[in-house]
Amino acid sequence: MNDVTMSAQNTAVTLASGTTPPWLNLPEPRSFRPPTKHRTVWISDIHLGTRGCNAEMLVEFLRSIQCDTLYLVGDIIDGWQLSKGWHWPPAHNEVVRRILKMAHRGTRVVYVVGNHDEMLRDYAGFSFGGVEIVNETVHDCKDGRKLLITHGDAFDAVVMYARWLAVLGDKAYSLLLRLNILLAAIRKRFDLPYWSLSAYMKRRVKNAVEFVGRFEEAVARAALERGLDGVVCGHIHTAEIRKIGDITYYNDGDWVESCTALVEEPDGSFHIIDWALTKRAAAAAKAAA
Ligand SMILES: [Mn+2]
Repeated sequence: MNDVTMSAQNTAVTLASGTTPPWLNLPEPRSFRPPTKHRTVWISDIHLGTRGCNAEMLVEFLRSIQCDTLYLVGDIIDGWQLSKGWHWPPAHNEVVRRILKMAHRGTRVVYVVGNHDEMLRDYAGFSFGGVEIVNETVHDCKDGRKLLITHGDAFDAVVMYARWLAVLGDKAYSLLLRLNILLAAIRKRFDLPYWSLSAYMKRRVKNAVEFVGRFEEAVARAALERGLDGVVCGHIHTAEIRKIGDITYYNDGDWVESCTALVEEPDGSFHIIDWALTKRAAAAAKAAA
């Protein structure tokens, strides 16, 4: 719709004052739908700069929504690709442009840094083009609950040593978290990329379900220790809403494998949007009509 409006405004300049610009009478483009309003939207693991990124799908999704707050939950731009050769088609620019446009129009945009975009960690606390950069943050829900917002890579080590931790207990758990941060810092110091333990585990562990389960429990535990009600993360490319004890675990999925987002509606309810599924359902409804 924006393109129509913009070209129409240019036309209007040439019209004599007092006449109704003809474009005012134009019907809406057939594809136009008013944007769906959400209170909050979470997306992560877009991996801009890689061939796997489904940027066109994401642009469509962003065009279809309106929200008060948009959280970008890490691995938005894939900095690791820089050393291997940059893949940046126009659709990737369009994703960035859409997000900046949303920020410009009043959406609060918060960028939580992940492991593939860790070069942004040094800018945590700063704001660029209306986009706030943070390492992690807390979201206030409509219903009063507080959610930890974190990418999730810090919990890779916990997943790997889950069996030992069950034996060793709480102190080992927090020690391990600190060790993982130290290890990442050392690897960075020597210009080694962050070692994706989660990707390694996904390849190695035959039972991927077991891996995902362990990751979810580790993240939920961090929320519990901080006295929060839940956690939203990404990182493992598996969208999910699940109750773990008193904690609600949310994962917003990704835009490489699944094309999913997590949303909080104006009434305070949460759900996962599967964009490919939404598109298929809309196409089927159109065919049936
Ligand atoms: Mn990640």
